[in-house]
Amino acid sequence: MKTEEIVSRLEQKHPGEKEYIQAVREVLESIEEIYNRNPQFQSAGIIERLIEPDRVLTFKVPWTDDEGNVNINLGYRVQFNNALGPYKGGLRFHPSVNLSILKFLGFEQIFKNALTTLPLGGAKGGSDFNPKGKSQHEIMRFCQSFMLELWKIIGPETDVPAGDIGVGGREIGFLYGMYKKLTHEHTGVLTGKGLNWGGSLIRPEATGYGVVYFAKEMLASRGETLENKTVAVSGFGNVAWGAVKKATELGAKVVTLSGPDGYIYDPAGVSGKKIDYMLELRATNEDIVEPYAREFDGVEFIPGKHPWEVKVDVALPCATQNELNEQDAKHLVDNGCICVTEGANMPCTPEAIGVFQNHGILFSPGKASNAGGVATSGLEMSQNALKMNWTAREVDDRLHQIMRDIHHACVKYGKRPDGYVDYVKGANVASFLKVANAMLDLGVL
Ligand code: NDP
Ligand code: 2IT
Repeated sequence: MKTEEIVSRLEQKHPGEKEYIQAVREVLESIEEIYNRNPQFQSAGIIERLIEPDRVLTFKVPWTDDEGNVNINLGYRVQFNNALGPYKGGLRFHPSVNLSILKFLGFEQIFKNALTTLPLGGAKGGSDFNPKGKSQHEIMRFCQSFMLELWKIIGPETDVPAGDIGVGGREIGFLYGMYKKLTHEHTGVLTGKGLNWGGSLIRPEATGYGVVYFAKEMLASRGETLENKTVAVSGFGNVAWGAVKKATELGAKVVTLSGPDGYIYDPAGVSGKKIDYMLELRATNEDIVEPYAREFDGVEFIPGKHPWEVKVDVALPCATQNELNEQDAKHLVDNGCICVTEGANMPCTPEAIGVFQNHGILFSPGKASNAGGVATSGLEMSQNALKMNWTAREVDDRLHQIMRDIHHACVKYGKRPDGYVDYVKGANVASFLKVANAMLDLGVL
């Protein structure tokens, strides 16, 4: 297998799908060596079968706004690979959504889900619908129309969607309600459900908590802790919120949050009621972080910029893909940052990752460090199957252990002879071996 040849064939076949190609290239570069040492992978065509989704459903989502106008959006579900278990992965509602982004996310999800050690395949879906400024009723009508198509290909043993950017507890409620009406069934077909109708404690916090548990393990490998560390967080959504909560609890000071409008610098730290305020800010659906600076004293709003220019010890990018580039990485390194733990999916560009690794800085890819979200979705599925609810403590303990195990797997497969841990390689090799061996067992499908 030669990464460049496969990637260039893929580029010809899917021109313009740059995020998808970026994600495939990163995985192939990491596994090339181990793949070529195992001829059984080559003879079973594992790579060729893994880099194309099993199927992609595209559909039209018509809905009526509050003024009575008919609107049309595109809906998608990319079912990538189900060697390890039912397809599993979130739904993203954001105007930037297209097939390339969902294929990159679905592809990454295969490996992330394998790392959780739970029986989960990989998928992703969503729509170019923009929730910004929409009323509650408009969001409900959109979700209902979306589910009117999606329900045909999902099920608790087939494909279990969840949230992602623009899809939180409210949207999952509307989607689940429609699924229930269509099928006459209350089943664990979606995760991130409300606590009164099948949800799991800790799922809202899980991704961000997992990111911080992972950062804690990374720092511990160098004899460091989060105590008194200064932290830059980007985004102000679900993942950022959980990360801020846990980082603060562990004694760190989070000094930034960001939105598409810019970032806020809060030298006193985002803590206490300011963390609750993040939820209020998201609930407004206005998509801007700037009001935070007006709400609290001593906070600066820096329009149109990313928070990576601030001097911090730890960076947690939790907003979106390719939000931290080479220049940003250099700023962080120059300012003495020692650890970058991805909360979002693929937030650092390949060039930025190169900078971190060349400087020997701790760096982990989202597929390892943000796997706590989908892992807790897996725990929600287990609770649904058992028809039982675990306590917050039980779920949190399992989540914590899963993050420790993922860290261990990354070290096992990513440790270089000089002792530096290449978490990208570690995560890719550990998860690839699991998926590839399952595919070998199951035959050519
Ligand atoms: P939310 O919608 O709750 O928050 C997303 C955040 O990213 C918001 O602050 C949002 O601001 C910002 N954002 C979104 N798109 C852009 C953009 N194009 N440019 C700049 N900022 C942007 O989503 P989540 O917190 O759930 O997701 C954040 C990241 O974490 C994503 O990469 C997601 O794939 C990943 N993730 C999510 C998991 C989950 O369980 N929810 C699990 C694992 C990973 P705005 O809305 O104002 O644009
Ligand atoms: O990117 C992700 O892992 C998620 N959005 C969560 C997926 C899930 O099924 O919980």
